[in-house]
Amino acid sequence: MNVTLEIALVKLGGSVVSDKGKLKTFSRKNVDSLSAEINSYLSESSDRRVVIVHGGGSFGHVKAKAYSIREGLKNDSQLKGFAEVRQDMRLLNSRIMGCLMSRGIASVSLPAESIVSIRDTAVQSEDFSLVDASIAHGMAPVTFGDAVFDSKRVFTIISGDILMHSLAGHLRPQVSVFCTDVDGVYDSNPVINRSARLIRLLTESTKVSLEESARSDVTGEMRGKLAVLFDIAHCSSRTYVVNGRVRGRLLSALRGDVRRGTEVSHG
Ligand code: IP8
Repeated sequence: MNVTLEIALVKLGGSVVSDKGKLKTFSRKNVDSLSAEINSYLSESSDRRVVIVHGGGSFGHVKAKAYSIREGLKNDSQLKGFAEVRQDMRLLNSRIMGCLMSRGIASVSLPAESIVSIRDTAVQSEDFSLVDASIAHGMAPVTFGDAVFDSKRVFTIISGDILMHSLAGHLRPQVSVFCTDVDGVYDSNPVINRSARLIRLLTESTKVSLEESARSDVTGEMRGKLAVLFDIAHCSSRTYVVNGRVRGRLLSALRGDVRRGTEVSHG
C-alpha cells in the first residue's frame, strides 16, 4: 500500500444505519449525515482515503437468528433464510451506497466474499486486491457483514467487526473509528445499568463488566468484540468508538479530536 496515503477505516454499526427494533428500517438521516462527515474529511486532503464497513442491524440479525444461519446448514428450511438475509443485506448496502454517492463519494460496494473466504465460521483466506485497486484509484471501498458461504458449514454469518479486523491488519490505517448507538465503551452495560460510566481511554487492563442485555445480535458477545477492538488498535495509529447518531462525532474522531467517546489504547 502507498505509504503517503492517509487511510481511515470506518465501521457504521447496524444500530446506526438501521432501526434495530423495526425489521428492515433504514436510518437515512443518520447515514446521510455520516456520509457528509466522511466527505468533509476526504475533502480536506487529496491523500486521504476511507474504507467503510457496515453492520446488519434489523436487515441482518433478525432473520439470521430466526433461521440459525450462523450455525450453518442443518436442514433445508434454512435455505430460504440464507437467501433472504443476503438479499436484505444487499438492499441495506444499496441504500447506504446511495447516501455516500449523493454526497459525492466515489464508493464501490465490495461484498465480504470478494475479500475473505470462510471455513467453519472463521476467515480462511484474504484477498485485498480489489480493496487496494479501489484505494489506489481514489475510490472508497464499502463492505458489510453478511450471510456468506462457508466451505465446511455451507453457510454462516460474518460480522462487520471481523472484516474490520482483516482490513486493519492489511491497511494499517491512520485512524479506525467504530460508530455505535452509544457514546463509546462503558464500564458496564449502559442499556441495563443507569450508573454505567463512559471509559475515555480503554486499555487492556481496564475493567469492563461483560454483563449482556437480552441480545438480538447473532455475531458475538462483548468479550469477543473487545478482543477484536484491541487487535485493531494494534494495527491502527488511533482507534475510537463514538456515537454515530450524534452529528459531528465521526468527523471529530477522523480528525483525532474526540470530545466524547472512547479511545482504544494500542498498548
Ligand atoms: O452487524 C452481521 O454483521 P454485524 C451481519 O457487523 C448479519 O455483526 C447478516 C447479521
